[in-house]
Amino acid sequence: MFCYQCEQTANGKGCTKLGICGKTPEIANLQDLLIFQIKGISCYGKKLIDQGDHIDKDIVSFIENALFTTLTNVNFNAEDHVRLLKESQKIKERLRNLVGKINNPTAHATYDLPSAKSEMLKDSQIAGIMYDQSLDPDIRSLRQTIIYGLKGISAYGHQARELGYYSDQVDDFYITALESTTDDTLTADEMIRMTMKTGEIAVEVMKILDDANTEVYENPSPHKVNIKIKKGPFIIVSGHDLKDLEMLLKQTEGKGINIYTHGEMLPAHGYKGLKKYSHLVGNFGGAWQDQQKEFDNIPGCILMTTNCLMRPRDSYKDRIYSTNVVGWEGVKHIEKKSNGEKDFSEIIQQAIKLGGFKEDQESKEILVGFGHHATLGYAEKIVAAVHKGDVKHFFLIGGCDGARPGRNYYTEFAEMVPKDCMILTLACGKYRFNKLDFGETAGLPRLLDVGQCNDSYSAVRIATALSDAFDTDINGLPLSFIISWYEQKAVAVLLALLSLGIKNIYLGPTLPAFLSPNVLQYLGDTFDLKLISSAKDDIKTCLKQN
Ligand code: SF4
Ligand code: SF3
Repeated sequence: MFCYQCEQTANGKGCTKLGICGKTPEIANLQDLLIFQIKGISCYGKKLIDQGDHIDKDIVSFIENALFTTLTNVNFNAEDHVRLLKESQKIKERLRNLVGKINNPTAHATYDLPSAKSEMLKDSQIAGIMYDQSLDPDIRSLRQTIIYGLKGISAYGHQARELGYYSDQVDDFYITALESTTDDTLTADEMIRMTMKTGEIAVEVMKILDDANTEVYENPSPHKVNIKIKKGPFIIVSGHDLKDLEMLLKQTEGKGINIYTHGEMLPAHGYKGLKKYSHLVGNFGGAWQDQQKEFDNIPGCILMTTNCLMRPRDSYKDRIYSTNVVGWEGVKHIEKKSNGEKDFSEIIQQAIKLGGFKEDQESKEILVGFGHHATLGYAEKIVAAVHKGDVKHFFLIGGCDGARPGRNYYTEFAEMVPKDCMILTLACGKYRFNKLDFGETAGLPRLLDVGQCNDSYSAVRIATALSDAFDTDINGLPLSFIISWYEQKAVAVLLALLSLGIKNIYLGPTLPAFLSPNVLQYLGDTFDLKLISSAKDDIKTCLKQN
């Protein structure tokens, strides 16, 4: 195996024996082959797009789910991968028959999958990232950056599609971008353009998801969320998928079960369509990397909806459930029915049987719900505060959280932000500081929680509106982006910000291993993309921009 798609990759270079995330060589190799297969499908699909046709949505959805399945901490179940691989071959043959000869008949397109898993594993070598040793390292780097950006896009695309929203532009791009990574005639410049296009599409998919979430559940508004436990049976819902949370809330109504959000589900409390359920009682625990400790022996159940699943300990393996593309061997999976609904009765019954927490803890609350609509409701107040000098600078401190050392930087940074500055935050990196009291400035909370990682779109909407008010562009605002990354959704978000021309982003805790020195140089020269240093020095540099 060789995998270097996430921030915790072994020795900052690549996992080659076993993933730090728990991914086995078997899963890693099946994932390589699955990506290889959807590249092959895309070689045929590209011909249809070039002819002005769209690809059938069942194929798009398959590609989206295949990409999402291979995102870090999503699926560790070999059976799921074999099923997807078999399906990929059927789709490939369907398109092959439909389009006939293609211009770019690479091995991705011509390869035929064997039926036995052992044969697939033997073949998977040709799909490995490092298989072609003669490949130019910059081309390899750009191809992988595009693939990882697509994985992030697929997570958001999947979530939006679950709510009935999609964009033909995004759907076509899966195909054109995947095909581009098989085309040996493309130059590094052309692949850089494709990388930037990946960022544009990431903006588009986040917009679609924002439309989906805010139209179905209404715009988030400020809401205090209890972060302590309450007496009674409970289910904890983790991940990003609001639709799953809603279905579970409906099915548990009046049954005496408390529902807690976990990890990236925390922002759900801001949405009117979800906070109206009184049994959505709070948020449980911290960021994803604390789950093994926090779920240990709890007297309730857990539902993992999108990603960031870690090896379940035996103490809770029988009470954690997966749904959507998430999977772990031996963990119970809840499938979607043909009418789009899910039957959560098993997890509900088990939660009741387990009995839940015995006592209420003393309540403590944090504030969420500052999406673009709510924050821009304060725009006049914010602009006036900046003009008066009461607010000097904005820091967007957000992105993924993770287990490796070096992430205390983000806590230190938030704590050191001067009192006359505001902090916007999003994604699970916020757990590094969202329980601290930052007080208020200019009559507003100093810490505004914008939402999930896809709500980077909201942050951009806020920044754009402020730049209009100040008659400048986003780079001219007293605003700094302090981004932490871990998995591939953060790659999509970073590319989105770069495609919008946002400069001077501070990225950490380390740089992606898949960026070659030349690609890094390009990003540094073009966008002033920086690796974080110390919180104190970085704050000083940011404030000098004003
Ligand atoms: Fe390693 Fe990350 Fe790949 Fe897992 S996802 S195998 S930790 S690089
Ligand atoms: Fe976090 Fe996984 Fe990336 Fe959605 S939930 S930001 S790490």
